[in-house]
Amino acid sequence: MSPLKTMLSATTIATIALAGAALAGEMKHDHGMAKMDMAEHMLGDLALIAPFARETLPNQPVAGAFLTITNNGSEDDTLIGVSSSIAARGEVHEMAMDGDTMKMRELADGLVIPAGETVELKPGGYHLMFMKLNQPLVEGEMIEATLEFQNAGTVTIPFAVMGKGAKSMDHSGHGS
Ligand SMILES: [Cu+2]
Repeated sequence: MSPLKTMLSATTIATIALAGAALAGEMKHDHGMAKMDMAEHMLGDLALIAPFARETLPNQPVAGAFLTITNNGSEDDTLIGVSSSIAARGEVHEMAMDGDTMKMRELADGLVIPAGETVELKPGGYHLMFMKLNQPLVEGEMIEATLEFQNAGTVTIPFAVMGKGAKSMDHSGHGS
C-alpha cells in the first residue's frame, strides 16, 4: 500500500467515524421518546415492555406505573411485588367494581402472567402503585423500580415518567 493510499484511507475512516458519532448523538437527542416506546427488558422468559409512570402533583401521595409483560415460557409466572426508592411501598393493583363504583385494590396473590400470553398493565386496569412517595414524579424523568416474579425472580428496570394524560408509551407523541 502506498503512503498516499494509507493516508487517504485513514482520513476516510476518521470521517466516517465522526459522521457516525454525530448522527448517533443527533438521533439520541431527536428521538429519545420514540426510543423509549420500544424499551424492552428481558427477565428469563419474560419480556417487560414499554414501562412508564404517570407524573404526580407536588403533594400527591401515590403514583401509578404501567408496562406490558409477555411470558414466552411454558409455565405461568406471577408478578408478586414491586418496590422503588421513590416510595415507601409498592403494590400490584387491579380495578374492580365495588357496588357501582370502580375502585382499585391490591392483588393479594399477585398478577398471574399465563404461559404464552401477554398481560398489559394500563391506566384503568392492572397497574403498579407506589404509596407514600418520597418525591414528586416529573414528566420527562426516569425512575427505577424492582419487579418481583414468583419464578423469574427480580429485575430493576427504568420507567419513563409521562404526562398526566398518558395512556401508554405508544401514544406519548400524539397528545391527549
Ligand atoms: Cu392503585
